[in-house]
Amino acid sequence: MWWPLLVACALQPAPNELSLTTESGSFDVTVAFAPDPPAVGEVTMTMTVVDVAGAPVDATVAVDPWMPEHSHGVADPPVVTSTEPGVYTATWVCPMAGEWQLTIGVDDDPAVADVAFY
Ligand SMILES: [Cu+2]
Repeated sequence: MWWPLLVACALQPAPNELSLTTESGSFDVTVAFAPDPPAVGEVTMTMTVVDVAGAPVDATVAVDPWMPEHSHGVADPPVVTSTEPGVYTATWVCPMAGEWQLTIGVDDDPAVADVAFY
């Protein structure tokens, strides 16, 4: 009787794919990490941004990593590029393992996620 549950779980998104909504409620952001789960070293975040109607959003997207435990960010701010409408990629180097607070700004409208890096 457990098989249907196992099959359903297998179809879920990867554990570290995040679904976020910006503070104003205007945008939904889905974030996938590579590597997954995210690890110390070079990290690539692929962010899909849609509006309330589900349409891809053309915006200025920024990523600001912050480590609250030690009150520091990263040496080189992530550079965000857009590969297709509504899809943004940021690559940066995570210097240390632990809990990071990732603020993703969509035209200055932030979505914040706490993410563990190993
Ligand atoms: Cu630190």
